[in-house]
Order: sequence, then structure tokens, then C-alpha cells
Amino acid sequence: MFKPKKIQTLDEQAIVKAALQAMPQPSRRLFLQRGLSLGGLSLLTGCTLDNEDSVERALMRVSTFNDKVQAWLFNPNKLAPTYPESMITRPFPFNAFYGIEDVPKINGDSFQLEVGGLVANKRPWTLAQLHALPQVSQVTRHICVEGWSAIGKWGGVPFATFLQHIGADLTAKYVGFKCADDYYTSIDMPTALQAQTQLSLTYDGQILPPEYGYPMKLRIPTKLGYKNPKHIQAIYVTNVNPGGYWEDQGYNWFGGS
Ligand SMILES: Nc1nc2c(c(=O)[nH]1)N[C@H]1C(S)=C(S)[C@@H](COP(=O)(O)O)O[C@H]1N2
Ligand SMILES: [Mo]
Repeated sequence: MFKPKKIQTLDEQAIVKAALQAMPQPSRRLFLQRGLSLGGLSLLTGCTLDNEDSVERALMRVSTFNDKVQAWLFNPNKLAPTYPESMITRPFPFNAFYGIEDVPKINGDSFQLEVGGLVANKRPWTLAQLHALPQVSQVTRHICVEGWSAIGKWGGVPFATFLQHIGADLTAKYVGFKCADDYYTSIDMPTALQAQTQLSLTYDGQILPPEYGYPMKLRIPTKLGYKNPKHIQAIYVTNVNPGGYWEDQGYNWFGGS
């Protein structure tokens, strides 16, 4: 969910910039064409913008509206582009909200993936059990909002297969992820079930290295980098939007790429 940073003063430019950031491409283009103004934001949201709270409320409405538009535009049958292995970016970039020296150290032998919420079978999973499920691989492009993208190869279990194994309520709205480094995020169920969404255990044919999310990450080629959680510790199915580490600081929740 969108929580804009506190707006100190009613600085028109800053507000318009925040509204634009909260907007997905098609509406952003429309607004840029029409020259978005505070008046426009006020018309769009039906909010009177006369103090900080009302501006926050208006921005929140824009963002919630965006999530709905993106969810509506999302085509669960459309595949993200795939690439030949010769196009893999080497070395693949590392990114996290901390430096590479602070990557969590996880003991795979004692590791157990927790499963919870609206699922029939809450038994935790060892890595061996996950490796015993059918494995697939993909070469896709990871796009980070910070302005870089890179092609990589991930292998693991189709996430839809995993959700079936745990008896997830597939009519629920969200799947949430808790990570070993205190990162967290959540996705919509249609994206969770999309054919390329993968519970990844390997990178480039090797066990997923620590910096890329050992012991597992969720690879979602239809979503931006911040919606791809690394070092997953717990997965839960819910109808209450769990938000996310960046999403709760203002990044768009749907985060389509
Ligand atoms: N657990 C965890 N997952 C995370 C992050 C993080 O800080 N912690 N950063 C996200 C962001 S913003 C990006 S761009 C990608 C980076 O993944 P990479 O290191 O494999 O390139 O991880 C995403 N998943
Ligand atoms: Mo990112």
C-alpha cells in the first residue's frame, strides 16, 4: 500500500512529482501530455488539497487507483520475454537495502521454509523436499526501479505447483513473503499463479548463491525487482494486503514491469 513520505509544505512541484511516481506508465503519459497540476490531482481524486493530510489522502487514492488499474490490465496468460543464454549479464548485479557484506548467512541443512495463512497443509519444507519437486528454468530480464536491468537464469519450482502442494486457497487475494534479512513483500494471486513465477533454488545452474537470495527467492519476470523477494523464510496466503518493505515507503504495490 502507498504511504507517501510526510509532505512538509504544500510544494506544488513535489506533490505533482510524487503523484507521477505513484502512477503506472499509461496514466503517467496521459498526465504528462495534459500537464498535471495540483488542480488536476484534486479533480482526479475528488479531494480538496488545502493541507498536508488532504494531499496525502489524494496521493493515496492515486496509488490505490493505480494498483487496481494494473491488476485489471494484467494478463495472466501473457509471458514475459525470454532470452538465449548467450545474453546473460555477467556478472549479474547484486542489490539489497544493505551492502553485500551484510548478506544473511543461512544454514541450508537446518533450514525450514514456513508456510501459513489460508493453506490446507502448514508443514514446513526442507530444501531437499523442494529440490524433489519438478524443476524448470528460465532466462529472463530483471528490471530494478533504480534504473538498471539484467538478464539472468533461474531454476526452481513453478510457484503455482508449490501453491497446489500446500493446498493454498487459490481464491485468496495475496501471497506474502517474510525474508531472513527483514525484507518483506507481497503479490496478487493472479501473478503468483502466472506460468513463469518461480520459487527459485538455483542461479545459472548452481545452487542460488548467498548474494542472490540463498536458500530461495521468488522470481517474477512480470514484476519489478523489489517484488522479487530473496532469502525467503516464510510464505503465507491471505486476504489482507501485507504491503512490503519498499511498498510501505511509497513504491507502487502492484509493481508490474
Ligand atoms: N530479501 C530481500 N529481497 C530483495 C531485496 C532485499 O533487499 N532483500 N531487494 C530487492 C531489490 S530492490 C532488487 S533490485 C533485487 C536484487 O536482486 P539481485 O541481488 O539478485 O540482483 O532483490 C529484491 N529482493
Ligand atoms: Mo530494485
